[in-house]
Amino acid sequence: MQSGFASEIDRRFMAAAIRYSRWHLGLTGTNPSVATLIVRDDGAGPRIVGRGVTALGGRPHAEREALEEAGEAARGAVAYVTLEPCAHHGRTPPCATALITAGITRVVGAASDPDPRVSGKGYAMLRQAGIEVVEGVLADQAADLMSGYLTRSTKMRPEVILKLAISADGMIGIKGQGQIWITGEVARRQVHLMRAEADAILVGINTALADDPLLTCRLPGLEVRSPTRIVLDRHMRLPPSSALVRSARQVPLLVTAAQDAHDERRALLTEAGVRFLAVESLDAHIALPELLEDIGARGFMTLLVEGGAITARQFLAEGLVDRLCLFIGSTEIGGQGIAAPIDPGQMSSGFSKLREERFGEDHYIEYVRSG
Ligand code: AOF
Ligand code: ZN
Repeated sequence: MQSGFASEIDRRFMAAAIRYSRWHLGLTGTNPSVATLIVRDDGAGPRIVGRGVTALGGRPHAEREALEEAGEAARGAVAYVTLEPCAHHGRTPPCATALITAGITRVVGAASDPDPRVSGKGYAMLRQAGIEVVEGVLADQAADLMSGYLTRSTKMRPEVILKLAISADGMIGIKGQGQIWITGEVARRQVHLMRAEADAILVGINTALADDPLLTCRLPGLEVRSPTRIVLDRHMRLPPSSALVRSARQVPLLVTAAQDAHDERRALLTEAGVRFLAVESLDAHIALPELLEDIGARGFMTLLVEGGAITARQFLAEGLVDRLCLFIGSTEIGGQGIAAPIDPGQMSSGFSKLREERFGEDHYIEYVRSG
C-alpha cells in the first residue's frame, strides 16, 4: 500500500480545486459538486493540464471531465480530487478506474465519501494499482462546501442554512411593515450568492404575505441559478397575485399545504404552475422533520431558510438548523422592531463560529452546529 505526504504545493493545488468545486454548487442534483485538477511537472514546475467539475445534473463526474481535458498529458500526472473518487459502476464506470487507466501516478484527495458504495473503496482501488494516495488534504474546507451532500447522505434530509439579517439592536423587521432594509448592498448581494448556491429556499407564509418576495437570485448573469422556492403555507393563503406565484413558471415554486386545504385555491395555484408538498401538522404547526425528509427525498441537498421570525424560531427550537448565517446591520430599529430569534452576543453552545467577515458596513458571522 502506498501513501505519501502532502507538500505546500499540494495544499495550494487542493485549495484551487476546492475553489473550483464551488462553481456548480446547487446545480448537481443529488451529487456533490466535486472538482478535479490534473497537474503535471515536466521539469519547469507544476502546471494544470486538465480541470473538471461535476457536470450539471451530477454527471459526468469531475474526474472524467478533467481527464478528458488532459488527454495524454494525464499519463504520469497528479490528480487533485476534492472527494474520494468513486468506486462503483453507476451510469458510468468508476472514476478510480478512469484515473488508473489514464496513467495518473499520484492522487491527492480531500474529503472522504460516506456513500457506502465508495467509502474507502475508491482510495483502495487506486493503491492496489500502485498509485500513491494522500488523503485528507484540506478535508474540512472541501467538506464545508459539500456539507449539503454530506448531510443528506447521513441524515436523509437537506442541510438547513438559516440566514438572518439583524439590526444593531437585535431586530429582524418592523411590526406591520413589509420588507425593510437592515443590511446594505454588499450584504444583499452576498445573500443572492447564497441563493445561487442553494438547492432550495424556504420562507413562512407570514413573510410571503408581508414582503411579497421573489426569492430568486438576481445577480447579473446568475439569474438562472435561482433555487426552487418553498413556502410553508398550511392553509394555502398564498395569493395567486403574489410575486412568487406569478413567477412560478420561470422558477419552481412548491407550497406546503395540508391535504384538506382549500380546493379552489389549489386549482388556481396549480394552474399558475405551483406544485405542492403534502405536509403533516403537529399542534397547529407543520411537522418540520417529516417535511425535511420529504424535501431531501426529492433530491434537495441544501435548504436556505430566509424567514421570518416564526419560521426561524421553529427551525431553531427543533434543533434543525445546521448552519446559521447572521448579517448584522449598523443601524437600530427601535421599539417597533420584531426581535430576532437569537442573540448574536449570546450564542448557544450548540453552535461554533466558522467565519466572520465584513460586507460593506455590515458584519457577517457564520456558525455551524457543533457535533
Ligand atoms: C466522483 N466524482 O464528481 C462526484 C462523485 O449516481 P452516480 O453514479 O453519479 O454516483 C453518485 C455518487 O458518486 C455520489 O453518491 C457520490 O458518492 C459520488 N460523487 N464521485 O468520483 C464526482 N460527484
Ligand atoms: Zn466518479
